[in-house]
Formats: sequence, C-alpha cells, structure tokens
Amino acid sequence: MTYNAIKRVLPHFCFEGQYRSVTELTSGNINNTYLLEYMGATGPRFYVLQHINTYVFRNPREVISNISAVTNHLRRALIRDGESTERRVLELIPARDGSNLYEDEEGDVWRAYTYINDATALDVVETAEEMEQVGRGFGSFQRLLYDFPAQELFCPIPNFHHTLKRFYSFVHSVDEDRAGRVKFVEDEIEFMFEHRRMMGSIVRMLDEGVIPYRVTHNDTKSNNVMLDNATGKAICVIDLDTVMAGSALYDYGDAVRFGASTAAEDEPDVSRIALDLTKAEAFTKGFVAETNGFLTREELLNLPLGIKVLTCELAMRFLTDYIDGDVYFKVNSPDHNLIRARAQIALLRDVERKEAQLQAMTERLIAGGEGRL
Ligand code: GN1
Ligand code: MG
Repeated sequence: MTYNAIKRVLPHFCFEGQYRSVTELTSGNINNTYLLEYMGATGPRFYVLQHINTYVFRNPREVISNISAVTNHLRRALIRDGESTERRVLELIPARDGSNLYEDEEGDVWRAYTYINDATALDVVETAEEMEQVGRGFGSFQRLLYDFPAQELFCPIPNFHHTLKRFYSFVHSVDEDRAGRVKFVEDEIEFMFEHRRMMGSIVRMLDEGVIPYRVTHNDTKSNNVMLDNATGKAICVIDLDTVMAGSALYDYGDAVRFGASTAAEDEPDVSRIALDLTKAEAFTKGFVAETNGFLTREELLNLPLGIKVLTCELAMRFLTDYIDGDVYFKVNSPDHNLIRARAQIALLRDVERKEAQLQAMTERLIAGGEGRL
C-alpha cells in the first residue's frame, strides 16, 4: 500500500543503491513522510521522502529554496565554529533533473533528504535532560542563523504566526459557519474573543520595533530536533518548511507549549493536561544558554508571553479548522480538531495559572546565563 504511493517517484531522485523497503512516518499533521531503505555498495542507506502538501504550501519551490539557503548557511556557520557538519544539518537529495524537488504529472510535489542515523526525534519528552537538549537544539539553530539576512527568505505561509490576522480569519470562519459546527463551540469561541488582546501582543511588539525580526523555525515541536542516541545531545533541527522571518518568542513559546505539556496535543481528557514547570525550566535553560548573547533583553523577558500566545494561537487554528470542516490539519475523526482545540485551551489555562512562576524562572535563568556569542 505504502509502496504503491511512492513507487513512481523513486526513480526521479538520486538515491544510491537498490531499493529495499519503505515505512510511513506518521507524526506530522501536514505532509506525508516516508522512510526509505536502500542497499548501497557500502551497506544500507536511509532516506526520507516527503510528499509536500500544496494546499498548505502553495509555492513549494520557494519552500525548497529557503531550505537550501538556510542549510547552506548552517553548514558554513558550523565550519566557522570549528564543528563537524556530519549529521548536523539536513541534506537535500537532488532529483535526477538537478533540482531539489520532483513534480509529478498530477502536480504533486516531492522532496527527499538523507536520513539522520542513530538519532531520535521525541514525540514525547520524558525527562528534563531531554527537554534541555531540545532547548539547546532550537537555541543553537537561532544562534547559527543570527547573521542570516531574514528578509532574503520567502514567506512560505503568509501571516503564519500573525496571530491577529489569524484572529480575523477565525472570526470570518465563525461568520461563514461552512460546516454548521459553530453551535457546538460557543464557549471556545468566547474564549478566543476574551484572549484577543493577549494574542496580538507579539505582533504589536514586532510592528512597533520593540523586538526584532529574526530567522525563526516556527514549528518547534520536540520531534523537530534529532537527539543523538549515543550522547543524548541535540544534533540537528529538522522540518524546515516554515523557516522565515519571525520572532524568537514564536520558537520558544511553541516548543514549551508542546514539549512541556503533560499530555499529547489530542488528549481528550482535559483534566490530564497541565504545563510541567520542570520541563519548561529545562527547555529555557538550554535555549537561554545558546541565545543569551544575542537575544535582546526585551525578547528574553518576554519569553513566557511566547508560551501563552503560541498556545492560544494553535487552539484557535485547530478551532478554526474544526469550524471550516477539517480542511487543513490531518484528522482521524470528525471531532479530532475540536479535541485538539480544547486540549490547547486547557493547557493555556494552566499556563495562565503559572505565569508568575514562569516569569520568575525566566528572569533567574537570564541573570545566571553566560551566552555563547
Ligand atoms: C503542523 O505537520 P507538523 O506536525 O510539522 C503545523 C504546525 C502546528 C502543528 C501542531 C505548516 O506541524 O504549525 O503547530 O501541526 N504546521 C503547519 O501539531 O501548519
Ligand atoms: Mg512541520
């Protein structure tokens, strides 16, 4: 079944050796991802093949161009720092025509990477040590890219974290009520209206120049950092589809939202959902250790705000997609998006309860940090 989905595509990429097998990797909510095994002259070779969702990424060539520019920069930055580039940066496998993607007859777009061996991407972060490494991973990603000209990147999804514009399109969806579901979610809609001002606060700070635009990852779930199986250390940040100009608060906030939650993003029992302060602190420690030298004081002090904004934004995105009739995120049941929205709302309520503690913890870590630049 899985092989049938990809067999036509395989000959178009420069994979080395003989095809052996394919497994679908199912943790993403947008693209379809496959792990391929080939047998090369010197032993097995593993690749990741992805079918890009062109409903979400309207211009996949721009996405690939961003990834190519950013990975080249990361490679140069590692070399400049005297570090090895082996398994540290995503490596695109070219298509036979020399470009970095393959577009089939139906207009479906595919791309491929070398698989990073002997490393793990965590869907669930179990320990504080792991969470600190995830923080190191995303922090060093920002550090290595701090001198990359953000304005040179394409914007793969306009207004991706423009929470205020997302609020307006949410209101539009409520107004249209295309799937007839608004009547089921009145409390959740009310919640979004109550949080409207808070949600717009990062965008306002960027607009007013209080905090700068930087090259950011914008999808900093723990499973987008590979941890080395032998050392446990963060070695490579993956899933660079949404790399673009943004705020450091987005990357920090989204990572804590995901990795420090006590439950999965689609946990139906909201009583099980809370923010684990130990994990939030561990992430902050790793992130601040890598970024303290160049993030501004304003950014560092506002990191906890990032958690609130990103949690609320995602709650609103899931809710919007539920109201629209599930057109954006992959779902496994008709109420999957609603369950996800409610889970993020429960998480945000707990973040709000713990706000003072998060702020105190952040200020303590900033004061004690050394910084690497
Ligand atoms: C999507 O597919 P995945 O897991 O990389 C989404 C993120 C959300 C995330 C929530 C392009 O990411 O913004 O935070 O789901 N990516 C896009 O799980 O919309
Ligand atoms: Mg992603």
